[in-house]
Amino acid sequence: MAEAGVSAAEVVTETRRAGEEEAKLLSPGWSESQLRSYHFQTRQIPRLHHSDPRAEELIDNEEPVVLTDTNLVHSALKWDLDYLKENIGNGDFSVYSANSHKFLYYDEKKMANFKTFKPKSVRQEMKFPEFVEKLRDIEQRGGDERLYLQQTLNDTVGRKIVVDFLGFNWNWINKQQTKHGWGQLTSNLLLIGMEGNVTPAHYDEQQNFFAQIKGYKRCILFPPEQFECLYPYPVHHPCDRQSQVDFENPDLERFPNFRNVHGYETVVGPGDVLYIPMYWWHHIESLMDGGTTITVNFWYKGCAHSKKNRIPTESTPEGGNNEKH
Ligand SMILES: O=C(O)CCC(=O)C(=O)O
Repeated sequence: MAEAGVSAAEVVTETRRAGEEEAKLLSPGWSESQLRSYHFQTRQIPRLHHSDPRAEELIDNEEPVVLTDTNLVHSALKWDLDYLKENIGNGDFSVYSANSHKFLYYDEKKMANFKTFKPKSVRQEMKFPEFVEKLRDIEQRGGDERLYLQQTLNDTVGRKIVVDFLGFNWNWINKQQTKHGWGQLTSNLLLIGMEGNVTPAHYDEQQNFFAQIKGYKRCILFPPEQFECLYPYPVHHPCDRQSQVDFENPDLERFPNFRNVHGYETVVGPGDVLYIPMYWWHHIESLMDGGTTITVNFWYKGCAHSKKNRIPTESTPEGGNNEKH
């Protein structure tokens, strides 16, 4: 019997949804063996239906949450390399290549400040088909080289991608933006990564709805208060806002407080949306042996009046580069 005020249809939908969520938890589409191992503790980031009032509370408090069933990028869940090659258009794409799985972000504009800085990944501009060809070639040959495409979606994309983009659940996300008093949407970054790729821990100066489209990504987050444990590069360094600590081989003599770090983590899969609050550190890995991953993020300017809209450091990083991270 349905409770007063709740229709039988709503009860059926809710029961089906709970069943689907339980099935996902029992058989999530990935396994522990696909996760890299680190020597710090983490707790799980809550995973909630987007209409759960606790989800709104977490976003209001600027705490991370995985939102399910938002349909934010439902129209893009069909995206794969072949579909994108056919439809994404003839624009240029920034593709980083590295001889390791770690893609430490660097701001090219700050490279003049540190003449001896040698980035471990190199950016190349290429057309999408060239990227797919290189990626498939590397996959066939094996070896250490890896690629990571990171490109802001722009008006060079083809008609079908425009249609998919217009089909994003703007109604839901625009309401979120208004409800939480965020500023404008600044960009949507498209990320296409090889399995095992890692984006080392860093923080951004924007709010982020991180929408997973294909494959699984493990996201480890740390609150801004853990700044002291994560040792960002100096403000004028190209790696400003990135942690200097190599999580796989931490130098505890140089970075002793890293011993005290503790994170929050989750694995997101197709259709999940992770809220990454502004200034929260995040380390993101495409699962090992999990195939290509595709993500689109939604970066918003923070709320000008928020008490939390402050930089969590004593030395104030100037500006930062919001074009990418
Ligand atoms: O997915 C990734 O590898 C990095 C994405 C990221 O850092 C972001 O969306 O802010």
